[in-house]
Amino acid sequence: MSTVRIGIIGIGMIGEEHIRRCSQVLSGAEIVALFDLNTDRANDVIAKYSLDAHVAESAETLIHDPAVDAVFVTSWGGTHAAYVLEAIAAGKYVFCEKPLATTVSDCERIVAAEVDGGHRLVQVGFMRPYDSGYRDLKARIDDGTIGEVLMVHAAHRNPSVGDTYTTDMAITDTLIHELDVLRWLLNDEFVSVQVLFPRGTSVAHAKLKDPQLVILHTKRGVIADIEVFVNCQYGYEIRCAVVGEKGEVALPEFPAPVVRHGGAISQTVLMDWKKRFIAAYDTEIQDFINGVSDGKLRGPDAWAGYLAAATADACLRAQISGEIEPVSIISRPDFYKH
Ligand code: NAD
Ligand code: ISE
Repeated sequence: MSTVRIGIIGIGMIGEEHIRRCSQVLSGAEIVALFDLNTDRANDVIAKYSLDAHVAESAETLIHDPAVDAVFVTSWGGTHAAYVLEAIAAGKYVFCEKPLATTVSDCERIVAAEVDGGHRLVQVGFMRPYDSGYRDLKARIDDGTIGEVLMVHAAHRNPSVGDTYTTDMAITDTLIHELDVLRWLLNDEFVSVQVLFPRGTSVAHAKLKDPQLVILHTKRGVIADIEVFVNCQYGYEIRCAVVGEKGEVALPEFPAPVVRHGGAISQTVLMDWKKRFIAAYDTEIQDFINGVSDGKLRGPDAWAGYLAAATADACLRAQISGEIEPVSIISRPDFYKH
């Protein structure tokens, strides 16, 4: 395939980011069709990036348009499953932002539909395995530098969230990245989870318990503690330290100049997620474009989306019960044993 023609559904923050990178940074793709419930927004983005594209009548029209080779689903999480299933039914490659779906049963439906079709079509927007920091960590774990892994200490902090963000979203929208990347990093599976609620910040609104501390146990006995704090006020920070028998490997700080001025040493912290993994998003989307082009996707698959959702589901149960909850997983179809 020469140029991959992309149709994109959901032109919010990340939809626009992916349009910018496809049209200005990456190669081999062009955006040809857009759909958003907010048509003005889609038209504005076409104008802003001078796209040679049209606004589709509906998401379904866009998916079935013969001039669209691949679909991006970047609308709200609850809308993903229907669009991904429609794309699979149309035999189209589909890049779906995380989460693959907001329920485990929808993820199972997607997995079943892809397996029935017999050809891999779905890539999930877990970009952290493309990040050089995480890749370095994995290399040090896999080459035995720190010996057998025993523990992980991680944190996912956002400066603030809007008033539609609720306690469950700390898991399904935010922690979901750690649920995917830690499984990949450790090459291990989660077997049980617990969620603890420390003293809550006074900044969070009434429907959000913030921060939360999630404790994950893996099959090999590793324990990972992950802080999710989405109103930390001071910035956007992702931390991950893996402790082994012989040492520790940790993600580097996001590079920023160290400023000495006025009797102080200071360093700026990012205030949102867009720049923190900007290079990883570029590599992720280029990999998807290349995969569509040669008919072989390589990035996180629907099974990874399912595993993250199943672990998130156990976390949601643990939020309510306060107990250690098991993670239950269906048996992996041979289709995903690659
Ligand atoms: P957003 O609210 O900025 O944008 C969502 C857009 O989807 C809006 O323009 C809305 O009008 C549109 N929309 C909603 N329902 C729709 C429907 N049924 N059909 C078509 N359009 C619809 O949200 P966002 O921050 O861009 O997040 C979108 C998705 O991307 C979410 O699933 C989110 O979890 C994910 N995301 C991933 C990352 C990442 O780091 N990988 C970062 C941000 C967002
Ligand atoms: C957002 O949707 C993302 O995916 C970001 O990567 C994450 O850090 C943030 O918490 C989410 O809301």
